[in-house]
Amino acid sequence: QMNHMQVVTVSRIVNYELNMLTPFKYDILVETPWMVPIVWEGTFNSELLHEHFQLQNVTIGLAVFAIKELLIFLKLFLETAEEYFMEGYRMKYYIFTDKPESVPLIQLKRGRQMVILEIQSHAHWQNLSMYRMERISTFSRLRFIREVDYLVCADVDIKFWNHVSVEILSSLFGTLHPGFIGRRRDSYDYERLPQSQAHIPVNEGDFYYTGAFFGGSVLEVYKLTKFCHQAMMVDQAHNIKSMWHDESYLNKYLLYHKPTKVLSPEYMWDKNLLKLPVFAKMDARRELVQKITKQSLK
Ligand code: 2GW
Ligand code: MN
Repeated sequence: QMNHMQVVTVSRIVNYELNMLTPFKYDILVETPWMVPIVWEGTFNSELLHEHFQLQNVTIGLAVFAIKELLIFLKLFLETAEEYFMEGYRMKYYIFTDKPESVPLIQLKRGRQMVILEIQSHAHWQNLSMYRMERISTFSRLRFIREVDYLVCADVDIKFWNHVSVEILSSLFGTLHPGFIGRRRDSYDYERLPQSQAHIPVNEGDFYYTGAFFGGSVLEVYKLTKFCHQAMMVDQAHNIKSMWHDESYLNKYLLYHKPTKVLSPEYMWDKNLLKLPVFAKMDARRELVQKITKQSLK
């Protein structure tokens, strides 16, 4: 289990340019107050990172839920992940679905596998996205821990635009939600009801993280998802609904268990929200979701 960056000897052919005096961007925060990197394009050297992670021979899992109507997003998700996600690494897709027979059969590149995990689409969940925490924690403990080093969890209604690779890997990482960049913590959409397990007081908070992309070592993802699931269960028993479902609990966890890497909003770009000239890697396809939902309601 690799929870730390280990010291790895890299070959001398990696002769990269070190642009310490002319940083790529000036107007971005590149380190959290607890001194872990905030990953933006241009702040890392891919060649050097590849050498490091290839020598460690890592295997990465990508867990995604495609239940009910949202199954329609799976094809584009998988196709773009094949093109851009962890290219050249051993990888396993873990697809949780209620319709295994409808999972699109796409050609996977070498070293990449697809595992289809059938689950029921329980109606009692306030929001199906919350069900992910329970399933991911259970499967992390029973299966993922033996099969992959890192586990990445993603929404299905996204597409990859650009390479997303080992620069994201760390014990625990979260992604900055594009809608809250540059805003004060008291304006974040944290859960404000004091009775909720997801509650964060107005004078606390670092960042607002998206529920659409997070991950880390399997052990850390297990701890996070287990916490979120248990907290949800407590709230559900008291009939408390959180502001943003699983995302509220994720934010609670990441505030008190600091991630070891933070991904910039380039990793979950949303062109409706974010107009900064950033290098978009992934796209939260809200517009498309709304369109499709409207169509299916007709
Ligand atoms: C069912 C009812 C209401 C909302 C979602 C679903 C649903 C979610 C579903 O019918 N089928 C399904 O597979 N999902 C999975 O949950 C799927 O992987 C989807 O991408 C994920 C999150 O739901 P989504 O994409 O509709 O939520 P968003 O795009 O509004 O996302 C943010 O807020 C969510 C909580 O409300 C989550 O935290 C999510 O991670 C956030 O990006
Ligand atoms: Mn989504």
